[in-house]
Amino acid sequence: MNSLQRAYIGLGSNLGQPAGQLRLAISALAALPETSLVAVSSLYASQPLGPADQPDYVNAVAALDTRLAPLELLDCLQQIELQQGRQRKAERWGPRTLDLDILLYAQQVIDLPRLQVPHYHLQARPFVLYPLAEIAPELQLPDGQALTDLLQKCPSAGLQRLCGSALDGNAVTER
Ligand code: PH2
Ligand code: MG
Ligand code: MG
Repeated sequence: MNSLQRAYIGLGSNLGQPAGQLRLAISALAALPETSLVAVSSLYASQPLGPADQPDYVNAVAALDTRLAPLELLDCLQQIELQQGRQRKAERWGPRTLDLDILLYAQQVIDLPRLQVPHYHLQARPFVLYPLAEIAPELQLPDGQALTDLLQKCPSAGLQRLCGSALDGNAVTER
């Protein structure tokens, strides 16, 4: 049996009631085999990075302890995306009902065609770094960089913390 590993998952949505999509996805993560949900950040709203002609995003980060290997975990996440109506379109960074990204998997560096970990734009994305810091303030990346140092170089401009955590049933007003 694989050993237990801590993984951090980035959640994002900007279609079909985003906050509701994220809550549904959190329940699906909690139900994954050989996996337990350890922590979930607040929900954060932000303007889209990439094409501007799409709705604002809601993002969050979850921590999992899992025995699934990285590619098994990726398969599970893609299945959840599909269950929640994700359509793969040609447009890069286009709108989506649900995006689940493996941000970090223990201290592993993975460079496969299907999966790159740490997630490639992690360091420059406030909607990833700030929720991550909320649940793992002491985190270090595999290259030794401290999350606190990355935060200092990444202004939170435009990132809006919505009240209530992603686990909270009704505290967040749907945008
Ligand atoms: N995801 C993208 C593209 N742009 N912008 C925000 N604010 N949040 C996202 O999660 C996001 C994005 C592609 O993964
Ligand atoms: Mg993404
Ligand atoms: Mg993705």
